[in-house]
Order: sequence, then C-alpha cells, then structure tokens
Amino acid sequence: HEMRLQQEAIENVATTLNTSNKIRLSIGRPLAESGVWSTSLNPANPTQILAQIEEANEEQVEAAVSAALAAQPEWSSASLPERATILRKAAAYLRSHRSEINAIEIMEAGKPWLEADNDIGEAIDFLEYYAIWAERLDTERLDSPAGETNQLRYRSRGVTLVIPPWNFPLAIPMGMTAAALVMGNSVILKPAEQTPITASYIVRAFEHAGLPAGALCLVPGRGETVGAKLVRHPQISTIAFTGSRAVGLDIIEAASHVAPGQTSLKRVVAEMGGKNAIVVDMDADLDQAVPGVIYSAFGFAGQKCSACSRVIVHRQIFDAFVDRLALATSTLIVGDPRDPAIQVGPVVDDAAFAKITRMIEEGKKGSELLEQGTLPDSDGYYIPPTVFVNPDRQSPLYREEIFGPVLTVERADDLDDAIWRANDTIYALTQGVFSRSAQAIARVANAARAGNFYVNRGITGAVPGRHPFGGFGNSGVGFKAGGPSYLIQFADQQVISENLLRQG
Ligand code: TXE
Repeated sequence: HEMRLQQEAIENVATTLNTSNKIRLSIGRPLAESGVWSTSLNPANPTQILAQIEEANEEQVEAAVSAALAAQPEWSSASLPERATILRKAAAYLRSHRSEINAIEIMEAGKPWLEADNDIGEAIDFLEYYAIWAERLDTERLDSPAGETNQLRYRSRGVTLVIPPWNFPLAIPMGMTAAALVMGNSVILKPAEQTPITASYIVRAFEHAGLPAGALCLVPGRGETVGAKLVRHPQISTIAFTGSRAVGLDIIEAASHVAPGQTSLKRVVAEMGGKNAIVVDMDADLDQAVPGVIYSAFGFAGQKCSACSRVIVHRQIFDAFVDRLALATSTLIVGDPRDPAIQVGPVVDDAAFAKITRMIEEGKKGSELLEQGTLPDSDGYYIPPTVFVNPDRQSPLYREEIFGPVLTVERADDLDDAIWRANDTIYALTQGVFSRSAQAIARVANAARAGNFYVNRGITGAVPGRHPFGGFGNSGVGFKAGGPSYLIQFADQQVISENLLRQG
C-alpha cells in the first residue's frame, strides 16, 4: 500500500515537471523576467527537463537586496515567539506536502524514497527545533543582584545570504533559512543550481505560514555569478554557506573585505565537507560493521559530507572484513530511484559523474581495486559502488573529498596506528569506530579530530536536537546545525543593564 502511494505521488508530480514549469526569482513583488534560463534535469534520465530556472541578472540581485532590506524592520519587530509560530506553520505546510516534495527530490536530486523522506523530515525538525530554541532565548536572563536588572537580548543582524548545496536539497537550505529568519533577519536564498525546484518549496512554506513579503527572497542563478555577487554585496550582514571547501574559503575571504560606508562586518557560518574514516577494531562485530560501512559510504551514492570514505581495519580481521565488504558491495542494486528496490541512485550531474569517474580511473594507478558494483543499462549518471584496498595515501583518492560511492580500505597494525591514520586529514567532520571494547572506543573517540563521532553505528547525518552536526579543522566555522548555539550566530547580543536604586 505504502509503495503504491509512493508511485502515485511520483506519477502525479511527473506530469507537472517539464519545460513549461518555471522557477522564477521571487522577492515578494512582481519583477520583469531576466530572460536568461537554465534547466533542472533528472540525473537518472538527463534528457528529461524538469523545469526552466531563471538566472537572476544584476538588476534583479539589487532588487532582491532592496526587498530584503525593506522587509527587515517589520520582520525584526515581531517577537521571538511570533517568529517561532511562523516556523511551526511552515513545518505544517511541509508535512502536508511531504509526498509531493519527496517525489520531486527523487527526480531532481536522484535520491531514493527513504533518503528523500529523511531530508524532508530533517527540514521539519529544523523548523520545530529552532522554534523551541527561539522561545528559550526570549526568556534568557542574566544575574541581577539587588538594585539592578541585567538582560541579554538578541538583535537581528540584517540581511542573511543563504548558499546551500544540492545534496540535502530541502533540509540544509531550510535549516540555514529558518535559523536566520527566526532571529529576525530577512533572507536571500540562492539555491543550488541542481535542485531549485525543491528549494522553491521553502518559499512556498513560508509564504503559506504568513511571512511578510520580501523577508525571504529566492534568487536563482549560478554560484560563480549570482552567488559571488551576493557574497560581495555590502548590505549582506551574515552568510550561511554549506558546500565545497574551495567555495567556502573564497566566501570567507570575500566577506572580510569592507566596502566604504558598509555598516556591518560580515559574519560567515560555513560547513565545508570531510574525508571521514571508520575504524574497525579487532573485536568488532562484523554483522554490525559491514552494513554500517556500506550505509555510510554508499547511502545517497556517497554524496554526503558525513559519508565514510576511508575504512581503517585492524590487521587481525582485515581479510575477513574485506571479503564481506566486497560481497556486500557487489550485491547493491544501482538504478533509477523511482524504483523502490533501488539502493544506490545516480550521482547528481554530468560534472559530478566526470569528476568521480576520473578519480576512480586515477585511483586504479596507485591503489588496488577490490570490488565494483554492477551498473544498470541506462543513460543516467550512474557510478558503480567502488572499493579500493591498500590505497596510495598521498593520492587524491585518499586525500580529497570524492563525493561519490567510492571507499578505500586500509590495514592498521594496532589501535594507535588506526587512530593516527583516521586523523590524517585536513578535515575534521565525522569519524566512527566499531569495537566491543569500551576502553578502545574511548581511546579512538578521545583522539578523534571530528565534530561528530559515531560508536558501533554507521556514520549518518544528524537529527536536530539529538545529533547537532558540524565539523572543525578545515571542515567549517561556526556552531553546530541543529544544536543549542546555532541560532546565536544569526543575532547580535545586546546587554541592557539598569540601575534600580534611586539617588538621594
Ligand atoms: O559545490 P559548491 P558543488 C563538495 C563535494 C562536491 C564538490 C562540488 O566535494 O564534489 O563540493 O560540489 C554556490 N560564490 N560538496 O559544485 O560549488 C553554488 O551555486 C558564491 C560538499 O555543488 O561548493 C551552490 O549553491 N557561491 C558539500 C553552493 O555554492 C558559490 C555539499 C555549493 O556549491 C560560488 C556539496 C561562488 N564563487 C558539495 N561557487 C557538503 N559539505 O555537504 C559556487 N557557489
């Protein structure tokens, strides 16, 4: 029954996704078209156009910033509980459109149903979690001895620019947008080029929730043009970015420039990827470790910043682990995620396909290819789940974020060696261990350079409130998404101290 409903949702949505489906710039008032359009494609069937996307021009970018600035006073004067109510209403909208958005993600991002559904669930959780935290911040009090009162207040910072990636096409942009909005900022959302249709549901949800016009502007376009222009705009106060390290570093650098007359220094909150390792200790339960690694490495075709891309196995169980991993990899079903039996879908676009294919081919020169899954007979951007053993530890395969279904497995002499190898990366995002020894688990966890550490479970994403998510090192700057401190970054703190004693 469940599957029939899923298929119906996909079929219904499929009839609306074609070249006449247009995603336009949205700034709360009508604006002439830019006349330049790009397309959103189905990665499982790249000849299928799902929508035409307006590419914002310079005039539209300026109009969006003006609209966001104009909306700011009204929106920031709403109280934190009033803003929290808008977030809850937006969450209700997503709930009532869940299967429709799910079907769109399947076709636009190539996510299998369950993973698309998790993405929408996470977006709803972000809205509700930040609504709760906004209300807590509203009642925050400072120590106030007799004779004085001291209050801590959170003031909005101005216009926030949100630049998300495509891999969690609803949850990541929604998380950043909801946090900025609830703290009283207006938001300009520049969606990822690959997933603008899904992103447009963020605007719909907030419109439906009663957000004032202009407080959330959707400005579609390419990163290098529209994104770069917005990042450098003097009236942007805060930038929330998730994506590649190269773009993150460019944004951090650009944001440090101060234009004449610019009233606010830009604050950047950036999440920038990882090269994550799982340690498999000598006494690990392989019934747990093998599926855990498979899920972490090949879930959403490895296109997660949290994905495991290196496994470090104690030499005593190396052979047994590798045999079972190879078998499990060979049986994964790759194909069009509209089919509910599919476990691994396509990668997101031709550029990702070309990059991952090149990395696998170059990897074969220095590392040993252990296993590759089977591919469907189709034109989609499919990459077989691929496992290398004994990797060349200086190669890009081992050092760089691949963002595809590719895994390396190496042998460690002992636990110290495993710990050293796991931490041998510039990134510090996720890490995990499979072990039956509490002492060994504690040793790996305490040494781990990773913002999120997973014990006897596959490295996964995060549940707002339960697993606040984010890295350090070269993986990002800022507090964890879905955690208690995240909202504070979108506000300026103000202390009001009042003397209650009368003089004379
Ligand atoms: O990311 P980009 P892409 C990594 C991963 C992947 C690689 C490339 O390794 O293979 O990045 O993916 C906008 N100024 N991650 O190209 O380019 C862009 O339009 C301002 C890790 O998709 O970083 C998009 O909205 N903005 C990651 C966003 O930045 C710019 C998730 C991300 O694009 C810009 C995604 C510019 N100069 C990719 N250039 C994770 N940590 O989860 C691009 N953009």
